[in-house]
Order: sequence, then C-alpha cells, then structure tokens
Amino acid sequence: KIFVGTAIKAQIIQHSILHQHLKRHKEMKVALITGITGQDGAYLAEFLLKKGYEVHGLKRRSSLFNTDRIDHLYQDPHEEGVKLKLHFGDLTDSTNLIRLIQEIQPDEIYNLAAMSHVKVSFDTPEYTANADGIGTLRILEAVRLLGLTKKTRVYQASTSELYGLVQAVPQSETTPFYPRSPYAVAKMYAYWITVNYREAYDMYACNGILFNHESPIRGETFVTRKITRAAAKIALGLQNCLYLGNLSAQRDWGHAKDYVEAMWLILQQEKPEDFVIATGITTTVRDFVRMTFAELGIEVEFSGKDEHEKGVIIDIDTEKVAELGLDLDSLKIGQTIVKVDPKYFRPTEVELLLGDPTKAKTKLGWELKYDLPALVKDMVHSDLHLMKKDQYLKKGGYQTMNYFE
Ligand code: NDP
Ligand code: GDR
Repeated sequence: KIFVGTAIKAQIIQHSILHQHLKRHKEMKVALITGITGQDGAYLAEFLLKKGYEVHGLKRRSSLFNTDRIDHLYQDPHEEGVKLKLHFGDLTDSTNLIRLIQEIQPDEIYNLAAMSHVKVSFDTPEYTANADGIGTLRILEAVRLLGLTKKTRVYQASTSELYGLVQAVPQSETTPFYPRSPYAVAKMYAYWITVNYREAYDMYACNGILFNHESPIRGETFVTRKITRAAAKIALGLQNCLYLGNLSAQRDWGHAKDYVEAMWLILQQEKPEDFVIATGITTTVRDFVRMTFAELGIEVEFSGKDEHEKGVIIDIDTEKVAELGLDLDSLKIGQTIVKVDPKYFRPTEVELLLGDPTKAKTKLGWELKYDLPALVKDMVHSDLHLMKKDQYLKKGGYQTMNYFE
C-alpha cells in the first residue's frame, strides 16, 4: 500500500513538473536574429536571452571564426535546454532563409544583417543592394509564403542614413528621406518594402530608424571605434598618428546597449509602427576626438582647414596619464597626433544627423542610460585594456592583433 501510494505521488509530481516545463516552453518566445555576429546582434542576443527567449542566430560561413562578439553566450549544442542556436545562412540566399524560418517558426525576427559600412557601399553597390535591400524582401516574403504573417513579427534595422542630405532638423518619423550612398538607397528600399508588407498583408512589420550607436564592440572601421582604438595606442606609444576623413561631420551618437532595448520594445506594441531612436544631441567627429583624448588626460586642439587640418597636443594631465599607466615619454606638447587623409572622404557625404526621439520616449517609454561622455568613457577604457594586453604580448615576443583599417 505504502509503495503504491508513493509511486502515485511520484507520478503526480513528475506530471506537474512536465506540465510546468511544457507551459514554460509554450510561454518562451522564439526569436531569430540575422546579423547576430555583429555589434547589435550580440547585444540583442544577450538582452533576449536574459528575457527568457530561445534565440536563433543566422551566421555567415567564414574561413575564420566570426563569433567573437557572442562567444560569451555560447552554449554547447550537445547539452539539454540550449537557448542559443546558430545556423549558417546568408541574406542573399532565399531558399536558405525560407527553410530556416520554416524550421524555427519564430515569434519575432530581428533583421539586423547588412553590409553596414557606408563608405564600403560605394565600392560594392550591387552586393549592398542585394543584401541590404532585397535581403529584407526575402525575409518578409518567406514569412508570407510560409503563412506566418499572423504569428511572426518582423523588425527591420532602418537607419538615420535615410535622411542623408539635410531636409530638416531634428529628424523625426515624418522628415523626408534623401539617401546619399548605395547603402542608404538599399536601406530605403528595405524601409518601404517593410511598410508595404505591413499595409498589404496586415503583418506586424516595423522599422526602427536608428541613429548611430556605438560601443566597445563596434566594428573597428567605424569612426568612433577607430578613434578610441587609435587614441589608446597613441597613449601607449604603439602608434604615432591617427588619420581621419571629414572631421566636421555631425552625428547623433548613442550606446548600442540602449538601442537594442528599443528594438525589442518596438515589437511589443499593440500596433506595428515605425520609430526614430536617437539621443537628440549631435556632435562633430572633431569633438569626439577631443573627448576621447581628454579621457586619457591628453588635451588636443585643431588648426588648419579641410585636408590640411591637424590635431596637436596642447596639454597633458601628467597625474591622470601616470594613473592610467600610459607612456609619458612618447607624448609631447606640440606633437601632431591627428591628420586628415582625403582617402576617407566620401563621394557624397551626410553632414548632419540629429534625431528627435519624442515618439519613442512617449509611446515606447524608452529611456537612455548612457549619454555621450559615458559612451566615450566605456569605449576608451575598453580599448585601453585591449591595447595594454596587445602591448604585453608584443613585449613577450608574441604575435599581436592586426592593424588593418
Ligand atoms: P555590423 O556591421 O556590426 O553587423 C552586421 C551583421 O550582418 C554581421 O553579423 C554580419 O556578419 C552580417 N551580415 C552582413 N552581410 C550579411 C549577409 N549577406 N547575410 C547574412 N549576414 C550578413 O552592424 P551593426 O550591428 O552596427 O548594425 C546592425 C544593423 O543595423 C545593420 O543592418 C545596420 O545597417 C543597421 N544600423 C546600424 C546602426 C549603427 O549605428 N550601428 C544605425 C542604424 C542602422 P559578419 O559578422 O559575418 O560580417
Ligand atoms: P556612418 O558611420 O557612415 O554614419 O554609418 P561612420 O562611423 O563610418 O562615419 C561617421 C562620420 O564620420 C566621418 N569620418 C569617418 N568615418 C570613418 N568610418 N572613418 C574615418 O576615418 C572617418 N573620418 C571621418 C564619416 O565621413 C561620417 O560622416 C553608421 C553605420 O553604422 C551605418 O550602418 C548606420 O546606418 C549609420 O551609422 C547610422
């Protein structure tokens, strides 16, 4: 009797655990992130995993590992209950996308994959149109063909580059577009095809029009990261000078961590809508350089015009420099540490971006945690740490990181 009673009890407990497990599984949302190996993909994956999502990521095959930014999130696929799953794929391959979306049956797709470098898009315009423009169509069409329009919500990574040649500032959801690069033109197609699928097929598909957002894991050839990396190297005596293009360009820079939260919020609303995500403050590249060096105790002033402009050290906070463990011997007042190289100029430039995030703040309740000084601090100290590691390896005779631009 005792044995049968215990067995029944055990069965009931087991049943309720199974029930709980199934319920949890049912409640657990499934997201697919294209571009998961990029800056935003990495932060978004981390954010969604913390929220309890099962996260699937589309990753390109490359001859070297390209998962550095998400390695800390890696889960061994042989273990049970794995929440992060990677799949090989490419935005230029429709059949691959259709098969994956059919297998994954995502509740939410975040389409972040793109050839995202504005200057490079002038060199690879056709590929950029294919991946950034038609790639978005492939995602939307896959959702439609698979009959998932009522289940799957789609977020499209739209951009402030759409505003291009200034029509009005600050730029909001109603400001007209005037794209100025093959990248921006491809993204303009992606923007409108997302709106069209929403209207034509009643899909929950939205554009986040995100202004520039940066972080310690920003790609090394975007201007902010190029500056913080080079400043760290100069301060450690590993590099003499930083070469840049248009120093007068103005950008509305935020922190990527804040911006991925906005992406998620955009997909959690009752009605699908497009939102501008920005800080509402704009700064020149020149001032970003000044702020970066100031964080390292080095005061820089600029003189000259256009390609003859240069940045010179005018003061050194020796206490701060010593505290940070920098190389005082390699820094001299009057030393030129920033020069302009016209090879970084763009055939057509976007001179001024300044976003109006009012709609996102009021409708999404989105709030910034980082301002520009906090962003600069985060990036500078992360790069200083990285470069100190590099310096240590170099001194030990080991191979160090590559410095290609
Ligand atoms: P990144 O360049 O850091 O990441 C781009 C991602 O897309 C990488 O994972 C890359 O893979 C992947 N990718 C590129 N081409 C393809 C392709 N053909 N098929 C599949 N995957 C591909 O960009 P961010 O994270 O900074 O930006 C994310 C998205 O947001 C992009 O669409 C960008 O255009 C847009 N955006 C970015 C802003 C910003 O300030 N960061 C502002 C507004 C919009 P791999 O790692 O293999 O190269
Ligand atoms: P952007 O970012 O073109 O705005 O696109 P980037 O950091 O490349 O350029 C910002 C501004 O800085 C000027 N600049 C330089 N840029 C680079 N990369 N290298 C330089 O040496 C240099 N010197 C000056 C540029 O001319 C430009 O005016 C980013 C990308 O993330 C896009 O994918 C995204 O859509 C937009 O932001 C919003």
